Amino acid sequence: MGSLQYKTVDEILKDVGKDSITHLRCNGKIPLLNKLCPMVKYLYLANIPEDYQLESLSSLTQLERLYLSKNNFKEGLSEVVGALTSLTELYLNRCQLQDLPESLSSLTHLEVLELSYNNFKEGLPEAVGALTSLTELNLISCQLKDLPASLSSLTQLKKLVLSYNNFKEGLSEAVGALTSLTELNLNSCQLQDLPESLSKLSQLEKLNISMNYELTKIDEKVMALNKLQTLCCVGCTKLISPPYAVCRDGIHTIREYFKSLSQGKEIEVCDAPVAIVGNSLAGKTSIVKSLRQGKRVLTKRSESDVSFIDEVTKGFEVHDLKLQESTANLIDHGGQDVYHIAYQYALKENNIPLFVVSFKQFLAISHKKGSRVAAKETCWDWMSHLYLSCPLLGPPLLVFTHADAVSNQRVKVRKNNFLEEIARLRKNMLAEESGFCGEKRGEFQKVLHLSNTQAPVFHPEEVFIFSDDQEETSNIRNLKLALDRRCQVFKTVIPGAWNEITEFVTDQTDKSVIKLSLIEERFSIKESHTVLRYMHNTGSILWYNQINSLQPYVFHQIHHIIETITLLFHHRAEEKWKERLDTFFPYLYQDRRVNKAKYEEMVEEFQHDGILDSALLYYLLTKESAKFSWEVSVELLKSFKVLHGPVHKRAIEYYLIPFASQSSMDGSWKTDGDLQLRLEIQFGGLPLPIYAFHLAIVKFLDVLKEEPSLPSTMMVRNNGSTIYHGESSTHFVHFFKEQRVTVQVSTSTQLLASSWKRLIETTRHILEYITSTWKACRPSVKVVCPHCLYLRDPHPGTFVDPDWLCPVFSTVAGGPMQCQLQVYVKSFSGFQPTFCSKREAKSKAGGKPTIPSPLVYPCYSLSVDETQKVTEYLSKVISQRRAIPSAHLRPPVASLSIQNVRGKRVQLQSQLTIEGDDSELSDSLDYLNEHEAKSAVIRLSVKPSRKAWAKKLFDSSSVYAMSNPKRGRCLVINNIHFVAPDSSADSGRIERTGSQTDQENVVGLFKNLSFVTNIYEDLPAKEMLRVIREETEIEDHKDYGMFVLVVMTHGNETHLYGTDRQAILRTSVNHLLSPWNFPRMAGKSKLLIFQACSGGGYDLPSGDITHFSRSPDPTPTVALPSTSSSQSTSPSLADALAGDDFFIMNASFPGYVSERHDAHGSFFIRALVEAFYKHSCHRDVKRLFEEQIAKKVRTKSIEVNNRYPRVSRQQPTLMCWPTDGKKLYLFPGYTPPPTERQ
Ligand SMILES: Nc1nc2c(ncn2[C@@H]2O[C@H](COP(=O)(O)OP(=O)(O)OP(=O)(O)O)[C@@H](O)[C@H]2O)c(=O)[nH]1
Ligand SMILES: [Mg+2]
Repeated sequence: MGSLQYKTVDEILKDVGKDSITHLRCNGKIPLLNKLCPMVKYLYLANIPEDYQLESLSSLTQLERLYLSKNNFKEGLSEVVGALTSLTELYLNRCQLQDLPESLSSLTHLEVLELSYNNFKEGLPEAVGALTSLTELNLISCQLKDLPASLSSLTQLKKLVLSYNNFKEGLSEAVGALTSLTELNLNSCQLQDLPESLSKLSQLEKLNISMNYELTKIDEKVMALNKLQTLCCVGCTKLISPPYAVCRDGIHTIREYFKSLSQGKEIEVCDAPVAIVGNSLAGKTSIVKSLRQGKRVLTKRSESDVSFIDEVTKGFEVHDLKLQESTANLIDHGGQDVYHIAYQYALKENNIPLFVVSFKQFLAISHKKGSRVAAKETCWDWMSHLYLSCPLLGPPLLVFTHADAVSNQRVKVRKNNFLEEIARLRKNMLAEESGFCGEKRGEFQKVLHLSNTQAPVFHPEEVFIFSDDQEETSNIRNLKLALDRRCQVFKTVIPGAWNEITEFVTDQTDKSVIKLSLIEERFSIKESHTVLRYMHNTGSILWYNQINSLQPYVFHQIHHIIETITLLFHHRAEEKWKERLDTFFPYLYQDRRVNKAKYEEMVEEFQHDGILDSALLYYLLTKESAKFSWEVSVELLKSFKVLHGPVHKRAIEYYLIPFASQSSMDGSWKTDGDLQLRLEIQFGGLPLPIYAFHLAIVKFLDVLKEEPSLPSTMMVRNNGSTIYHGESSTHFVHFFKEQRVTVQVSTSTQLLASSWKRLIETTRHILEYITSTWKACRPSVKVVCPHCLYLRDPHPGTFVDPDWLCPVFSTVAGGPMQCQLQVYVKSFSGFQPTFCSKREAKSKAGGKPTIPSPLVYPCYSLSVDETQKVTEYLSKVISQRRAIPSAHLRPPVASLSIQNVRGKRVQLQSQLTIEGDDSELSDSLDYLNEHEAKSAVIRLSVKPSRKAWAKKLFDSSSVYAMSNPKRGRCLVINNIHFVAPDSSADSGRIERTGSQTDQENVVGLFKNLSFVTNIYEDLPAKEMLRVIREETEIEDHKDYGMFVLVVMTHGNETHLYGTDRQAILRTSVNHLLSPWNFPRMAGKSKLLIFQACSGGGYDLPSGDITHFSRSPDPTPTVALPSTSSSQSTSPSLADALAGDDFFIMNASFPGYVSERHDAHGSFFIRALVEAFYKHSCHRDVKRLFEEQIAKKVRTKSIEVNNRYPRVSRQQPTLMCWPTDGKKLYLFPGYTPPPTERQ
């Protein structure tokens, strides 16, 4: 009606006349239709009011198209619709319909019926079957479970849309009767099969079966429908006939596939790989043997006699197991560490995981380390290996062996115990994961089975228990049945030429490797590739068609591959090398004559540095694994990142293999170079196996080798490697136990930009490699602030997963994420001054940034001028560096050292200085809290006793009387530098680093608490006793309320050490301060604070106290000096006892060490000083100790020990003998009024 506006129906009628209205759209209120438009042909009614009676439609006899979509007909659609016999199109989508009126069947002219998004869960109304003129029927998401047989009468139907219904039980064959169909949409219908009758739809042009995840097969007859032009199978990942890979490529590829099939004989096979994993000696091979022989068979093994030729599994072995309906290919993995590397050749994307757990091993580990660890070590770690590589694997089967090691009654208990622990491990992993996957991290692939919390890790029906009982056969039968059930899913149809191809391949038994070209010459490429892929999946050959360098080879005898790899990783290497030496014969390699001496030299270099002379590799490969040509073997090992090379040095070719080297990376890489750019990658989630880190080292070397400027030198170690290129060097170090990797470039200012590039690119490559090989691993990246590193700050700032690095997680090489990375990096290029996250931003809030951005953020290029500016800035920083206290400037090697003067520990200490590297710079970050990290010296002020009750106490007899304004004297003895244990061998001294900080803190505290402090540093033993004795002789004590002695030195349970390594008895100190020797303090409180080890024991949770030693002091004890006042007795001393009024605090429990941080001092003194500052105003010393000091040290030391297990846990002690139960309050900051007691 154009834009004309009418207010009433009459106005319309007056203007246009009632017979001229043929199209009408009404929204909401509906006018009297019979009056308004009796001749209407197209009627659209939206939002029909509830009280509206559709009966008024009955007079619209001309109506051809009726739109009633999105109205609510929950109560049923009016029968009146059936009377509209002229209707050709009826739209009833989203009408909440549950049924249709019977009268609908009278719509014999109806051609289009739209019923989508209604709820026909009781079945499609029969009325539809009567609409024989229908050409289009839409039934999207109608909760349909089947189609009525009556549907077959819709012989005119051309388009049928059935998407989003649930035809799990099968789609009715009635579809086949719809012979006019040209388009059928079965998207997301949970179909497991397609109806056979589909092949009768001779007019079909378009078929959509996408997103039917359970669909396994498309009948060839369907593909024979010659009008069919489009077939969409997206998401039908379980298709095996034809394989999904073929279906994805579209109808033409599918037809090709069937064509090649039709040329031979169609073969349907049901073969499935079963991955059998578990610890060595768990009983895997015994299970395989038992299954194959149908009775319990045990292998012959010897745990003690290594020369015994036993049935250990090397790498992996593949065996057939014929089941009722299928064949299983049992891949029996070797459990020993050295063979794990071979798994990369064995793991298949889709296999059936079977875990073997020995009760004997589970119990043994449980006794030592608890059942959680036992479940982890016997099973969880294996699940981790398997699911990390193949996250989409289904649920695993579980077989317990060695049930004979447990009493019959306990088997069930043990089993449940194990299953509970596994469930807990999964829960923990998921909890960690959910915390880990921050929003920014993007979508990580999930381990399908383990993340499905609805399903148990092991299905109860798939858990089996085996013992050595040879009569037991039902277990074997049941396990076979379970395997058969699982294997049947793995049905595959393979080309008819299968027989010929397999025969050809297996005929080449004399060769271990066949050239692919040879097969391709004889057979069609498509066919032969299908067969080879099938053979690879079932384990009869190995053909890695995804790896370019290996694609031309088909490896026939798998065990030769394993031999080749394990040649280099034999677990009894020493013996093996000796054996080789005995049988060695000189040989010639590329004009080089290798004699015995040269051979030995090469072996040593290999064992020590992982550098393998190609002459030695050649010898090993040709002598001991002559099955492949030398070139093929090298290619194989290189493709699987087992070796890197060749590297040329003085015209000699070398290969690098980190696995074999014995020495480990020391920490030199950290201090290497002027500038250091460092990234840390942490792998969360399931733990990566150690060989993953080794392979990553080789990848690291490979990546850097690709750089145009060829590296000059390389170094490879078991836990890392380094490449030196001119003025810079790149390091890769892994910390397997902590599941983390550090990549660092040490460089000069001139090379800053290119070094950033190298660091980012290298990290990206390593991440891409690891995340594509171990698809379920969860990396996160931390960037250590280069500016802080330059300042040699032991606690450098870090950025965790900076936005600009996140895209590194992309596993798609060249994908969009990768481009994004460069955009991000560019946005940080240039030279604007910026903040260092740690320094400037915090200390100068609001101040101007001054640090050149390339020193904090990556940049890929810098002009000469900009480089100059960075250099100038850095030279300025040098002076700043000097201004930082020495503790901060120490090269960031040892962050912790342990007090103890005995030779053994001193040695340990020096080791720690090197090993401290392990603990890493960033370790220290967490070691102290933020406040502590800023400053080693505690800068607090005492809280004064202001509370009325506290003030009142000052005068009370229930507390020790306190002097005013000075509370007393405090004597501090701090021994830092000691004579080395063997001065002839080492002229140096053993430092108690960090003790200077303790001294500053303790002196500051007691000054603030109104004590007169007296400090002595570095006293020999005799001097220590002398100064204490002299202290007791000071007259002033008579005026003071208490005395404090602080001794900070090395010690043990009974002794304290002087810097001359002579010891004094702890009891001698007590004796000097006893009421008789220190009469001016008799009856007054004496607080003794000892920051020294109370022994050599380590308080570690494992209870490993093998170093625990109470051995007597190796050095002579210095005798107590005679005291002038020792004989003096006064009447008040008549009832006195030696320990009266003593409060003795020790840093650690008798027998144990106490810990100290190089820069921040000891746990104990820090806790003590803080507690006194904050709480001595309202707590007496005993309570203060219990509630604050002891608690704090305990918590802190447990926390640190959890991170760095070599740092002992620590438990300070307080012993006190207060007379009459008096309490010791210090009343800080309180000056009583003059009238009060003074
Ligand atoms: N008592 C008892 N011994 C068993 C049982 N299962 C296996 N064994 C023995 O345990 C040892 C190890 O068995 P294997 O089957 O070779 O172990 P594996 O898991 O294949 O070990 P690797 O090949 O090293 O990975 C052999 O001495 C077997 O005889 C069992 O249920 N009870
Ligand atoms: Mg075995």
